Amino acid sequence: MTEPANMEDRKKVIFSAIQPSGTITLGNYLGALKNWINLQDEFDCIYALADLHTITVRQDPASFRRNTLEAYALLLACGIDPKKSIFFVQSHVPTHAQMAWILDCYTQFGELQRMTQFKDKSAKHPENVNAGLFTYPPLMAADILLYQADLVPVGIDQKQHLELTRTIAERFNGIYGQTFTVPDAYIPKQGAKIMSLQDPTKKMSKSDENTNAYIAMLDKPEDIMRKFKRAVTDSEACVRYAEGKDGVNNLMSIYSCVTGKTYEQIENEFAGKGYGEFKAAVGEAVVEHLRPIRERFDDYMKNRDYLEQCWTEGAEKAYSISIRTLRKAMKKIGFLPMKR
Ligand code: ATP
Ligand code: LTN
Repeated sequence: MTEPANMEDRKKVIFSAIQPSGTITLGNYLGALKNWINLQDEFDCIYALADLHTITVRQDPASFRRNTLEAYALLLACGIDPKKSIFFVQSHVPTHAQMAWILDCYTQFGELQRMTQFKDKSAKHPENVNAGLFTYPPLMAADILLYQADLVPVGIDQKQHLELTRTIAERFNGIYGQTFTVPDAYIPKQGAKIMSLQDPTKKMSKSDENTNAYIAMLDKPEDIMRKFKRAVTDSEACVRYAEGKDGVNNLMSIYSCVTGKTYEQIENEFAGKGYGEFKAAVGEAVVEHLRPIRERFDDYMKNRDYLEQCWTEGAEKAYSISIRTLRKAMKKIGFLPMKR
């Protein structure tokens, strides 16, 4: 590829991915996906469903296939535009697994042992502490470095993995000369961490056993309203953002993300009103925000041919970019090249 005459003219490259490991939650959406959509005009965006990462936890084949299909349709429905961005399924692009093996060999055992997600997930699934769970971060580094990404929009829980990606890239560049762009994390100010509705000291997680703890993007309006009504708050009965008011802070943060109102505006709106009214307002705002997404999702799910065409084209585009970086890295390491 010829480089633009003026490198300043090159749009920054964004890469991010999400695992199709279950129902996508409001936390995923506000912490990550909403940001992805907004970045599409300003940057060259590449997005993936990280299904290779998903099998680090045992999956039922039929559910896994359905979750991946639904996640693809849902992300399109949220506003990922395949005309503007590249949107593919990680397992469709073989360079990811190849690059992951290479990066495994440039990652230290001790570095992987320190990863919080590894410690959490191995505690949660003690019967299946597999090697993939351990080498999850170099696969994630491969995802990012293959596209020479400048910025990686993720929720704050992924910051440690991003730092390790930077370390791996710098180490490789240090040995072989400039090969990979060293990426920066791009963490949203608001919505970076949406908390559980049942225990607002824990993050909202799609793998929570208590389904009242999270809002799934495809939850029915009545379920969304019920979950917000049951959300844990405190006994002060005053809608204000303050330390120690984790439940209320979380609801304010959600309300602010979906309405665009500031905390001050929200405090004024609910001055002298009880939590009942506040929770109902948050529920309604979320229902209204999700309604058009849900409708578009239903349409995409009726059009399997279109979905297949999108992910096939996405994978072809992703392959043609990533193979260049893979070849470059392999050449530097000293692998014997093939004639092509
Ligand atoms: P699991 O429950 O299986 O750990 P998860 O809900 O944490 O999954 P991931 O697939 O690990 O979801 O994360 C996808 C993206 O969503 C990441 O960028 C992550 O930072 C972001 N994210 C996940 N949960 C939240 C949350 N509660 N608030 C904000 N962002 C989140
Ligand atoms: N580990 C990420 C998902 C993920 C990812 C990536 C995010 C896989 N590969 C590359 C950003 C860039 C998570 O969200 N749990």
